[in-house]
Amino acid sequence: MDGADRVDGPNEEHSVKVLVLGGDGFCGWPTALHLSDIGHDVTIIDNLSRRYIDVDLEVESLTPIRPIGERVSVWQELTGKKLSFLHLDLAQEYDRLVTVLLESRPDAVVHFAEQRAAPYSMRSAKAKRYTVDNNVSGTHNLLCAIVETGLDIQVVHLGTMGVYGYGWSGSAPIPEGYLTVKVPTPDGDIDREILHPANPGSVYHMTKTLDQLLFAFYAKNDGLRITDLHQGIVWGTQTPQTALDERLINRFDYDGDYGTVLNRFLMQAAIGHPLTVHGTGGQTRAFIHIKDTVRCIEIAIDNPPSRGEQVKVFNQVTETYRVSELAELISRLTGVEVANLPNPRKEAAENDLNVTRDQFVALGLNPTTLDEGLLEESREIAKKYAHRADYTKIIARSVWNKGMETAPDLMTK
Ligand code: NAD
Ligand code: USQ
Repeated sequence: MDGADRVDGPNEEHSVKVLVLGGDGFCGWPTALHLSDIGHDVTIIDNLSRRYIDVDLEVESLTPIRPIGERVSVWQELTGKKLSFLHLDLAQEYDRLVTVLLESRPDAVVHFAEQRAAPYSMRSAKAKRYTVDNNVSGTHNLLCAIVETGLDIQVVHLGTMGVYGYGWSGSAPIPEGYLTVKVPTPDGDIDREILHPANPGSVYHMTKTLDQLLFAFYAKNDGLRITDLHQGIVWGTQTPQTALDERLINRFDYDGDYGTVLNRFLMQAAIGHPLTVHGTGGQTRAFIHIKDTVRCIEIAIDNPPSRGEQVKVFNQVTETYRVSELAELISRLTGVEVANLPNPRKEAAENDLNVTRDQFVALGLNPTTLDEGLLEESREIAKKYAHRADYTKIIARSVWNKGMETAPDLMTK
């Protein structure tokens, strides 16, 4: 392991040794702090590609995120808890990954380390190819490395609700990963449980459906213990740990590629920008607050599948809303107008979404719902850092097909 790349904290004995891949990102950073806070021995692995993509896109997190070395040392300074960082590219540095696993012998690996924006994955041939190469190679490298080391390491992966697609099954409930189907045979129908058919809506979402097949194979062939979390759109910014000090603040993406719908609306409301609804806003999507994301990961680590068991799939969502409902709610609370813009994406204008989400609740998740207090908390953060916003980055400009229209800038600054 390259010592120069590593920021080490004081040694303490912890119950579970966890590597958080992608631990510098929006979901990974608060998860790493949460797991450290509850006593796990956490090492963050990240190649900082998300920060470099911001440089390429000439945009920054609305909140001022500090360099990873500073983030880690501030956490240790404030809490006395061990947190380490290792700069490693999961998709490119296979041999180093094997060495890291052999040296650190983790109990669990939480895998967030993928290019996660659907619009970014559709913006150019280069971005499509990068997204597939990065995400599929990264996931495969991890699985292959675990087999090569012979270690029994639990994998918890962040997948997406988008693997199921939107509107495919009408209002029928989306199960947690597996669907029971009837297969016709000459002797009559037989029941079979299959992975829910994949129906991705972007190159990014497609990589998550490919991840699923990799997981199914390595669980079957090598007995790897894998949990795949089909997460909805994460909203909010802070968790109790990231709120401890401004130098620990979480990232807040608001731009047309990386900003997700609810956080974008909250930021737009904070600066008086019309709320950018794509089309009619009839798209129904699943949501989860960042505070619940970190808790779900803790629960997933505590409830691993056993060796030889099929991949465990949880739907990691707490609520579903239509985009227009969210826009109307925020408009009502703030007085900011709603703008119905041409949709840059190829997606159903309207869909129903009925998601089964029983497992996390049964295992102790107490869902955070979209109440006005939390909306206000996020809006306050957006207001505080509104001076950092670049208004020319707000409209979504990555289109799904050549020739699709996008809106002009609605406000300038
Ligand atoms: P993010 O882009 O903020 O974080 C991802 C992190 O992974 C970044 O820090 C990046 O530098 C790192 N990374 C990417 N490729 C890497 C590689 N090859 N090697 C090492 N590090 C690499 O994204 P996020 O919002 O935190 O999402 C994390 C995971 O959760 C993603 O897999 C995403 O698909 C999934 N997810 C996110 C949301 C959401 O709303 N944000 C919803 C559902 C699922
Ligand atoms: N949308 C708007 N206005 C906006 C932004 C988005 O109407 O300003 C619409 C989009 O057209 C889409 C919906 O809102 O219909 C959701 O878009 P999004 O950007 O909030 O979310 P999405 O592209 O689906 O991706 C995000 C994360 C991704 C994760 C996914 C979970 O970036 O990593 O996998 O949410 S899910 O949507 O459940 O698949």
